[in-house]
Amino acid sequence: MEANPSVLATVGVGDLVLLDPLSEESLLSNLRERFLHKEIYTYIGNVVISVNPYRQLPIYSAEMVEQYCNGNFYAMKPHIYAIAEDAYSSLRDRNRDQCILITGESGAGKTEASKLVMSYVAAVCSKGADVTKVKEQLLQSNPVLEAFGNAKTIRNNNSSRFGKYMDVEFDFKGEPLGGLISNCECNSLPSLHVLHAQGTYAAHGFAALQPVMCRRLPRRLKLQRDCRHHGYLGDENPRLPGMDDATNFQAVQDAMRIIGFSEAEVMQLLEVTAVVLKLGDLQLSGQFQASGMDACGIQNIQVLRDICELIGLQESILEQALCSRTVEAKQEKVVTALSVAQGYFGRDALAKNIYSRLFDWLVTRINESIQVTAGERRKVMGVLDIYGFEIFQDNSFEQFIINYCNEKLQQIFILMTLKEEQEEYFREGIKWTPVTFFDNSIICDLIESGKGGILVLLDEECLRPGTVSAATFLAKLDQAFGSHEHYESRKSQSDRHITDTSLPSTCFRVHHYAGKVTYNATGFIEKNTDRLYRGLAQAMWQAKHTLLRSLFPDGDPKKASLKMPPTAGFQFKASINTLMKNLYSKNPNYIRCIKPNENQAPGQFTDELVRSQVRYLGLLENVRVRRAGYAYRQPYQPCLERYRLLSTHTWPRWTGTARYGAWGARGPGTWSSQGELAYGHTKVFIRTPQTLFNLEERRRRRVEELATVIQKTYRGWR
Ligand code: AD9
Ligand code: MG
Repeated sequence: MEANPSVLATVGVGDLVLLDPLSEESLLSNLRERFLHKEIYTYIGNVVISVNPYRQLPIYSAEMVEQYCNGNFYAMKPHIYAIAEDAYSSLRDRNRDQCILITGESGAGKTEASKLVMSYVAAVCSKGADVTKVKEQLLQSNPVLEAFGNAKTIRNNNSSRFGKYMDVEFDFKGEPLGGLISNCECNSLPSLHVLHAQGTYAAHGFAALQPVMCRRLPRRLKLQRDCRHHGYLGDENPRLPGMDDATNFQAVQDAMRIIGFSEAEVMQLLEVTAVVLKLGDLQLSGQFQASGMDACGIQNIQVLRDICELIGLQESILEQALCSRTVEAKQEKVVTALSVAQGYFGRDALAKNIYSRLFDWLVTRINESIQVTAGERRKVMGVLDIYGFEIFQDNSFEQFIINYCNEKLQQIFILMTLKEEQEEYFREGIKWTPVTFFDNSIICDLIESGKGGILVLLDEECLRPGTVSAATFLAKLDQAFGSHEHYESRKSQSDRHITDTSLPSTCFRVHHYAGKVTYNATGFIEKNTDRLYRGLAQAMWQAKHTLLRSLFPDGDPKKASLKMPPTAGFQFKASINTLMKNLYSKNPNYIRCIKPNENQAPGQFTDELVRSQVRYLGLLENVRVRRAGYAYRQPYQPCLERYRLLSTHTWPRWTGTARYGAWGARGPGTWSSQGELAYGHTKVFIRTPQTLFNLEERRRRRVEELATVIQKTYRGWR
């Protein structure tokens, strides 16, 4: 996809490569002007910027799909369909695997964008019966995953609490065969998942299932008919405004049927969900012991009984696992009672673990249905919808992991944008001059380097015998990175004679490509090793409920190894690196989503909010890289069509080749400066936007001139 003259004719400029002068201010006001005119899409070359309109715009109709599918790209406004069409057609016609990377902060419109891309591709490919079934299954995976993986948060009513990467596979004709979904989330990071620590963010699945399950299946699921007071749902209403529980529940059930879930599977899923709900209702209390300590005991035995009946487990096993801990030392088992606080901690960890593992099971189960097994060479389009960069007042391990992921995505973005530029010049036979740019590998190394990056040091600290704490971890970081230019802490500041009271002594700061983020070291160790008490996993494994039991293979004492399970950071690093390898093998297409205001309101554009996103999406850098080589390029034919009226060589008639015609159409004097133009095999390349502006200006004057001539001739006839 290329910048095209039609984008010059829209509100502001449709391609920021053509912005003149280029600055953060001009970029921002261009986006604002377009947004206020309901132009939510803008390009930077082949990158689409999308500003969330927070209202339904009439730009996604079947006619629009038709226009972008069949129309002349060069005559159309920037649109997400254009990038979808470009990716799909180059997959189909040029046999190049594609990936679509969608980034932006929470509520910026990533998930909506991914659905628009998927629905566009589904609409333009073949309509045969086999294909329709595959398409349906692929599309229906969304409502199921959303029901269990999305939640209402302060930032977004329908926030995805998981990162999703979906590979859609096509045959040689470009018809979909199936797909594969990866949940880009660290399994042992359930705090990122739907069950927020305080239970504030419960998934819609919870919210929608609860009343319907209570109404329809109260006895079967051991639920009360009145389910208003489930602890994990909190006081806040986690449902979407206007969402009808029964309709939503039905839609999810229909989607599951289309994907191929059996009735028994759906029922088991509901049972496990009910168990999670009921765990939140378990009340613990201190029971006085001879030792003088308050040991944890279960107050409402009926809830325990219900849970155990649902999963086919002896009550005493669960009770013991919830209230005590067994440690094996020198072939002797020592049972210690837990405190009430520890008991609640274990109960919540169990609920989060069940839910998180259940979600992973859902992904695996959907994959079983949509995955392609045949061995023919396939073409793949990957769509990545992942959480964006986060800078909060208080940033913890979760933000650290999310920002690390975004740092990697930025790295791949820079490398691939440059790589793609380089490859295009090579394909077109044009000499490439290397571009200088900010390379963020220094920050990626600081975080992930195997030779002592922050994650490795954290793991070392987590596994070290003896007393470890946030302070010892911080001291370790200070020792390793005290003089690193992207690391800061109180200690490193004082070594550099800097006084900065805004950095608390328990925190460290990383200078990310997108800005400085202060992380509170407290909690890093616990979250990195956030594990379920082994006794709880073993209790779940003893349940007769086949689905629940299958979620806890680590509870099998025969398989229990003495080796520590991998840490959260370690697992995330491994999965992010697998993802990067996958993306790197494909041709990238970028959608950068921007959230225009904090109120989820239409028509509001908050400058400061957008400015910060423009910064951390690196948009100026992106324009700069794009402009550093040849800012603008176009295939010969449309170029000839547009400019042939500028030269007597091609006007009024031209019968030669497009390439030769485009070369001749430039007219005398306009493009003559040294190195300003390059002629590739199929495209003409223009180095600076100014040359294009001049050309456009000459074209505008020429059109006026021709119009006057026509008018005069017409009057003469009269
Ligand atoms: V999160 O990281 O999952 O919390 P997303 O995925 O970036 O976030 P989402 O796509 O869920 O945001 O968009 C948030 C809301 O904005 C949607 O529920 C829609 O109400 C609204 N939205 C987003 N994109 C569009 C659009 N193209 N047209 C209309 C939109 N509304
Ligand atoms: Mg989302």
